[in-house]
Amino acid sequence: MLPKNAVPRLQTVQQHILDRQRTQHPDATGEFSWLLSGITLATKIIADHVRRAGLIDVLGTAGHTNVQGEQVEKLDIIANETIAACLGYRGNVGIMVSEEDDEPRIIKDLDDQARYIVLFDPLDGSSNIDVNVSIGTIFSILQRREDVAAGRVMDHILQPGYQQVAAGYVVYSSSTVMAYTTGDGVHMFTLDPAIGAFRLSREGVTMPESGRIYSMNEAYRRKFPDGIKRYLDWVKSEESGGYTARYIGSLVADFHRTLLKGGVFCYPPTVSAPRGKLRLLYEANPLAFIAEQAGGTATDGRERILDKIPAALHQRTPLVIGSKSEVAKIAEFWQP
Ligand code: AHM
Ligand code: MG
Repeated sequence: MLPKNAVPRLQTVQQHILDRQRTQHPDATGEFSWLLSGITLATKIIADHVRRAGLIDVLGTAGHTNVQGEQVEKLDIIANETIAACLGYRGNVGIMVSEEDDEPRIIKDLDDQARYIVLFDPLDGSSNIDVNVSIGTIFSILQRREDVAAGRVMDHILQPGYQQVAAGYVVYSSSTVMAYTTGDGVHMFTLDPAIGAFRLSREGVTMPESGRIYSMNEAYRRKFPDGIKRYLDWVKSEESGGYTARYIGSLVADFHRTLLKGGVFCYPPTVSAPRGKLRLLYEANPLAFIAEQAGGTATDGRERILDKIPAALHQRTPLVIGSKSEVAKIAEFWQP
C-alpha cells in the first residue's frame, strides 16, 4: 500500500481549463484549450531560453528597431517567432498581432475553423533582459466578429477590451508563473521544472482593495501632468499615512506584484509620450481584464481601459491599474 500523498495531486493548466469547460460550458469543443496549450508550450520554450540566457547566444540587441522605434533584442525575436510557430499550426488561430510585427500575421482566412485572434507582447520589459531582471509575455484573445466580412482584418482586430474571451501573462522570474482569465476569475500556475508543466498554485486570485505601494517611473516627474505631480507629493506626505515605491520597469512584473499585494501602477502621459507609452491591445487590455476579474480596476485617467475603442494596431495609452481605492486616489488628483 502506498503512503498517503505518495502521488501528489496536481492540476495542470490544461486540466484546469478542461475541467472548467466541462462544468461551466458543457457544449465547448475543447478547441480553446488546444489554443491555450499552444501559448503554454511557447512560454515554456521562452522560459528555457531565459533561464539559459548567459550560456547560449541569446543576449544583446538584434541590431535593428521595431515599428515603434524601439531597440529589438535577440530574445524579443526568439520569443516572437516561438509564439508564432506554436500558434500557427493550431488551426483555430486566424490572425496574430505582435508588438514586434509591423503588420498582423494572417494565418488563415477567417473561417469557422480559425475564429481566434491572438494579440501578444512576446517579451515585455526588454530593457531588463540582459541583467537578469524579471520579464514576461502578455496575451489577449479575441474572436472574429460575426457582423464583419472575413477580409476586413482590421475590423476584426480593433475590438474594445471588454470583448476579450481570454487574457493572461507569464512572468519569467525566480519562478515562472502564468496567470489567465476567461472571465471567470483569475487563476495562477507555476512552472514545475521537474515535469515541465504549469501546475495550479492559486485559484480565484483577488487583488487587495487597497495597498500602500505606488509604482511609477518618477525620473519623468517633470514631464508628468500637474495632477500626477500633486499625487506624488501627497503620496510622500504625512497626510497619506505612508507609502512605499516599487518600480521594476517590466510591466508584467510590476503588475504581478500589484495583483498579489495591492497598490497601483501608473504610466501617465508625458511631455515626450503624450499618449502614454504602453500599448492598448496587447499590454493594457489583457492586464485590465485580469485586474477587473481579480476585483481591481484599470483606467487611462479618463475612461475604463476595457471600454476604449482602438483605432490602430500599436496604439498607446496612459495606464492606471491596481487596487480600486488606489486608482480612485490618483483620480482625485488627476482628471485629464
Ligand atoms: P517593452 O514592451 O518594449 O519592453 O516596453 C514596455 C515596458 C514596460 O514593461 C514597462 O512598464 C515600461 O516599458 C517601462 O518604461 P520606462 O523605462 O519608460 O519606465
Ligand atoms: Mg511590452
